[in-house]
Formats: sequence, structure tokens, C-alpha cells
Amino acid sequence: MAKMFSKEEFIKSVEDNLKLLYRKDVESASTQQLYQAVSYSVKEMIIEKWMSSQNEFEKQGAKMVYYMSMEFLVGRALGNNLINLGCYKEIAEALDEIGVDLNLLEDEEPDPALGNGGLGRLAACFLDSLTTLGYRAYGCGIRYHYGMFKQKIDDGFQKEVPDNWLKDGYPFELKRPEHAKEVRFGGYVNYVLKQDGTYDYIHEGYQSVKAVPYDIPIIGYKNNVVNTLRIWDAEPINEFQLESFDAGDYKKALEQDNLAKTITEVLYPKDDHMAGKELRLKQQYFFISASVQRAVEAFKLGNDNIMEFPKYVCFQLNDTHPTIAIAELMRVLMDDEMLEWDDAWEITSHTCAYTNHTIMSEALEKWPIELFSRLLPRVYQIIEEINRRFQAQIEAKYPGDTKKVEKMGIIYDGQVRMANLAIACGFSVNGVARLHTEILKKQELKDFYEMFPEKFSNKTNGITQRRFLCHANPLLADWITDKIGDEWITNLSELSKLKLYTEDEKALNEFMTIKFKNKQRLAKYVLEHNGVEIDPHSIFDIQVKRLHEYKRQLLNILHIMYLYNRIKERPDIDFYPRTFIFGAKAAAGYHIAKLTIKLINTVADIINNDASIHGKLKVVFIEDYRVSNAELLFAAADVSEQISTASKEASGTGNMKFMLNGAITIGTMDGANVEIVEEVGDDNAVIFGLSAQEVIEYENHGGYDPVEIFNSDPDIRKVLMQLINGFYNPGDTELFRDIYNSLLNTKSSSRADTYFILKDFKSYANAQEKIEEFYRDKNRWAKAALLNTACSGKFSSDRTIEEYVKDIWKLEKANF
Ligand code: 26W
Repeated sequence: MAKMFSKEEFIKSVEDNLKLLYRKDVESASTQQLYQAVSYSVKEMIIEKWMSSQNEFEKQGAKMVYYMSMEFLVGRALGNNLINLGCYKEIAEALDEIGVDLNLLEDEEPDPALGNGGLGRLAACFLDSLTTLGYRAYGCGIRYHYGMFKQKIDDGFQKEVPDNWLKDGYPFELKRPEHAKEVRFGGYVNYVLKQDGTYDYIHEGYQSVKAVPYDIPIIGYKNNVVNTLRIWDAEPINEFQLESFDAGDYKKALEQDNLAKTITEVLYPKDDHMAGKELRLKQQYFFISASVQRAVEAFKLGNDNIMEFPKYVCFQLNDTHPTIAIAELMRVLMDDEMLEWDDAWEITSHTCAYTNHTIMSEALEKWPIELFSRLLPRVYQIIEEINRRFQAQIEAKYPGDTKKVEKMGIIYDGQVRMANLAIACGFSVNGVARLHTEILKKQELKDFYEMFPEKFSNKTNGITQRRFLCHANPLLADWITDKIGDEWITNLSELSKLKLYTEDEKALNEFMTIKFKNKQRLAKYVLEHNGVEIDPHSIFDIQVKRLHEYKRQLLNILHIMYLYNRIKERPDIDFYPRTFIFGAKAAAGYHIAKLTIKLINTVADIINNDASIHGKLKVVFIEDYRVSNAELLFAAADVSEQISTASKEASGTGNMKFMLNGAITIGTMDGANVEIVEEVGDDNAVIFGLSAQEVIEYENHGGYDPVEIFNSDPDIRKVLMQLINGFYNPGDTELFRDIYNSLLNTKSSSRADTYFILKDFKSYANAQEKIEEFYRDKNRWAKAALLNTACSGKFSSDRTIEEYVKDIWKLEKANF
């Protein structure tokens, strides 16, 4: 209980806010107005801690990390802030006493969907753990006016609707115009020869925009530490210049205005597909230049020896998207701080660290030189010099080996390769799961690993149990605290004490009863949002993540079609009722992904309305999958679908959230699944399919022909034929032809069945049969479910952050 809290005071503050904001009282206020008023009252409780934290950190001159990310998928703040303030229950009670349901207020809050998926949510979990562990940190990002699009399912098809999350204002943000920064684009660089024979580089003819920061408090769990997520918005550097307008320089005046308007307008809804658009590069440079300028300015306030910068500051680059920070820090140190190249390089190469989140080639960022040099002439110049010096280093180390330059060059073949810049300059490179890091070392970044082995390390991802257990599953959170105390909330390895209860019948029943109640809660949500009735006694088998071919939602739905065929062929079959639940957004232009969503909804309609199978099978597609409804899904799952083609999923984090909430994983040995199985034991998870090694073998040496399987396996052939014989879509038998072709059509450019769906099909079907058999043994299942929760301690983002701190950031914990 936050010391300054009293129910009466809080309710008074809410009533005052209602009056102040809306001239309303509790009775007459709308739920949205109550949500706003309560949020401002909670903000009031935070402000003191926020100010004192920042002052203490400054006074102590603690080293800090700037976590640079184009995405922060923070989710709703109200409930999470109350949990971390340690007063959720008290506030809920206080509000209940005046007839207000806190849950309803929470549903009024728009999800600040400032991210696509895994990478963005990881950044949010990291801020929660950094602050709860007492480390000084800034999240640096963009205040998109429109976040991840809202997904509407219309006749089974995904429709994208703009996400105007700021329309009612966002109570937890604080505008800081006093910390605004100027960011320059375009123009050209003039060389001015100085007495000492060196040159001064003057940037001219540029357009600039004002970067204005908005700060969002990140509250530590029950520890007076409040860090800041700083998201930058754009404003015209100076209001519309009438004189230049009069001077007929309409274009310049208008352009500056538009520049400001467009930069932070919308998040690129692309996940794992590079968006080579000029605006995307502008967005990257915009928030990075503002953040770097501010970081140097803040450092100088407390320190006058700039060479000590790396001792007090670390820039963690969340994938390649913020990599331009390297050249921008060089620019600021040389052009503003007047340092020589070598000093600037000494600082920069000891300040920047890079995390790789994907091996998908289409996700690796390469910018055309033309675009880069036109938009960022001075920064490009600096990258040219970094590249020249790095290539000289390569030639020195591998004389005459042109292949090395071809693979490691930063500027090559007309492109600026951002990953190469990050690795060549940064002092640290990490993957996000053990298998992924091994694949980076041995395959994707082999040459760099050979040249800089000391830079490479693994940091297996994690998730915050404050949101994904305390907030998402309060029934289970209270039960665990009742059994082992509440230390697990800040030390998740405590959960291992639950192993003591795996032989305790009563405890197992209590555990599964909680799971059943969470399934009922989800069933209520599905009935309200999908109008589909699902039976909480059935097995809830859930796959929620971005729609991507390598994540193989297609394998899941093809298997469901196979199960349906079996039930139709043998109606008396003893089949344990299953409810398959999907949640997934597809990038707007990703055709096959959107077609897969249509297929899932089409199959769902047929199966859900087929009375002859007596509800044995139900299929549900959750519309607009996002952080807030994800919490419901993780708590209600029996089976966690982690079925990506081995070697493709860098880590996954949904897999960890399901494990924490007592679901059993059916999956491939990919990403962090490998470490999940290691922690829980392979008899408490069901693994199938090709290994990463086997997949890489096939990719490097061929030898896989999906047509063979089509011809030899009648079950698979029947299912694939149903894609094109109108069984599911009599009106348009060609609708799913592209999916059929992606699996079999050897003629098309890309290899047929690129993600080995037919190859892993029967192994997957057998694994699913194991799941059914497993589930029928109630005691064994309950034991395994409890063990998954008990063994999930490793997957707290607290553990991940402690590893980053120990090996990369070298931060001291706050002591206040
Ligand atoms: C340029 C467009 C773009 C946008 C986002 C390319 C790539 C991305 C991200 C790297 C994609 C992403 O979210 N990757 C996921 O990162 C998670 C956190 O580390 C991992 O758990 C997932 O395995 C990985 O797919």
C-alpha cells in the first residue's frame, strides 16, 4: 500500500478530477470520464515518486541505459500501475464503495499499441523489469498518433482500421516542451578548411522539424523507483511562416509543416518485413537524433569530461531500426562537441550495443545510398568514413579476400547495411534465445563472429510476471501467494516451490479449478465478441501471435481440417472436444497471410455450424488480437501452440506467457521452446517436427519435395484438395488457390512449401493425439500444467535484465 494513499483521499481526488475535467460527479459521469478522472488521480500518486526518483538518480550520477526502440507495446497502464504501486485491491474496493467497477474502467483505456509484436512487447517488459530491479533507464521511442491498426474481421477477411488511440487524450503522458530538440533533414554539407588543415562540416539547406518529448512514467513494483518512457512527437520548427509564404516560398513553408505532420503520424505495421520507405527512415532518424542530442546534453549537465560518456551511458539498439544512433552520436561529438574522429569513435564504439531479433532475410534493413545520402547527407558522410575504415580493417585481417568485404561491408552494392554497421561499431551483439544466438554465430553472422567473437553473447528473452500473471490472472496469482508467499512477484524462481504440490491432489484441483474459471471468463469474451459458444470443458488450444508463414498458422488450420475429416468419416469416434483459438494480425500488404486469416474463418464457420459433430470441434478467430485480450487468452489456455519452422522463430515470448499460466506447449525445437522444454522436462511438453539443423540442411542442400508427400499421404491430399474443390468455399473454389500453390506449386519462383508444413504434418498430428491422450489423464495433465508454472522462473524478464546488466550495461541498482 503506497504510503500516501487513503481511500477517502483517493475518492476525493477522483471527485475533484471529475469536476475539474467534466463538471460532473460520480453518478452523472460516463465510464470514459470516470476512467480519465481515476487515471489522473493515480497519476497524482505517481508524480512525487517520479520526481524524487529522477532527482536521486541525477544526484547519485548513476550509469543509465537508453533503450532505443521504434516500438513499445506497453498495453493498458491503469491496472498495471495500480499493481506496481501495490494498491490494486484497495483502489478496486474504494471504487466499488462508490459503485464503480475498476474492471469496466480498465476496458475504457485504449491499448497504446505503439508496436507490432514480439520486439515491441519485449521492450515494454524490459522497462518494467529495469525499474522494478531499481536500475536507471530511459525508453526512447516515437509518439505515433496512430498505433498498430485495429483489426476488423469482415466476412472472414481482415480489415485494417486506423487506431486513433489519442482521440480522448492519454492521461499518463506528460508533454515536456522545454526539452524539445531540432532535427534536420536533407540539404547538403559544406566543407570549411580550418587553420589546422582539418575541415569543418557545415550542414546547409536542410529542412528541420521540432522534436517534442512526451514522458510516460514506468513504475517499479513496490519500490519507489519511477523511470521514464520518452516518446517523441513532431511539430513545425516554427509556426507557418507567413513571410516566406508571402515571399512566394509556399513550397518551403508548406513542406516544413507537412514534414512535422507526417513523421510521427503512423506506426509501420510491418513485422519481419523491411519497409524501405523514406518516411520509415525519417522516423528512425527523427527519434534517434532527438534522443542522442538529449542524452549528450543531459550527460554534460552532470559531467564535463565527454570522454567519460560510455562510463555513464549505454545505448541499447533494439534490432537495426535505431542503428543510425551510431552515426548520429559521431556527428554530435564531432560537429557539436568538436571532438576529433578517433575520440568520437572511442566513445561511440563503447556506448552502442545491438540486439538481433530475427534471421528473416526480408527483415534485415538495407537502405539505398541515394535515399540515405539525400535525406541525411552529413550522417551518410560519416557512415562512408566508418565503412572505409572498417573495410581497411577487413582487408588487413583477410588480405585479398574480397568475399569478406562482400559479406561484411557496411556500404555495399548501393546499399547501407544497418546490421553490419551495428556489429562493426557496437561493442556488443546478442541474440534473444540460445538456439538463435548459435544460428547467428554459425550461420547468419558467421564472418562477424569470426572477427569479433568477444562481442557476441546470448540473452534469452523474458516476460514480466507483474503484467502476465498478477494482472492477467489474479486468481492464480493469489493462489500462488497463498501457497508460497508473494516473493515470486519480484523473484520468479520462487515458483519452483510449487513443485512440492504436484503430488497434492487438493492443490492440483484448486489449480485446475482456477484454469477452468479463466476458461469460463474467456468463453464469456468469445460469446460477446464472436457470438460463438465454446465449452470450457473442452481443451482450449490457442495460437496467438503475428500472422506469418514461418509461424505456421496454416499447419494448425490444415490439421483442424484433417481432424474434421476424421470426425465426419467416423462420427462415433471417441474424440475429446477441442476448441481451437487463433489471434493474429497480418501486415496490410501480406497477401498469403491475409488469405490464411480468411481460410481460418471460413473453416470455423463450417465446423462451428455443423451440428452433426455435436460441438466436438470449435474454431474461433479472436478479432483485433492485442495486449489487453492477450492477457485473457494466456490465463485460459490448456495448450500453447509454438509450431514455427525450426530455426525461424528467434525466441518467442508468448510461449513463456502460456507456460507461466500453466499451459502445456506443443511445439518444435525452435527459439526459446528449446529452453522451455529444458526447464520443464520433455514429458511435460509435446515436441514434434524437423529440428533446426535438419531445416538448415534442407535449405542449404535441397532434397525436400512436398509433392511426394501429397502423392503418398491420402489424409494430407484430401485436406489440400479441399482448398481448391470448394468444400469450404463452394462459391469461389479459386479463393484459396494461392495457399494450395504455396505448398505444391513447384513452378512458382519461391520454393514450394518453404516452411515444411507437409513435412511436419503427420508428426504434428501425432503430437496432437498425444495431447488428447495426455489431457484425458486429468491428474497427469494437472501435474504437468502446475509444473509448467513452477518451472517458468527462468523466463522472467527480471532474469534477462540482470544478464544484460552484468554482461553489457554494467549498471548500479538505485538505493533510495
Ligand atoms: C522492418 C520491419 C520489421 C519490424 C519488426 C522487421 C523486424 C521486426 C522485428 C524484429 C520482428 C520481431 O518482432 N521479432 C520478434 O522479436 C521477439 C523479441 O525478441 C522474438 O521473441 C521473436 O521470436 C521475433 O520474431
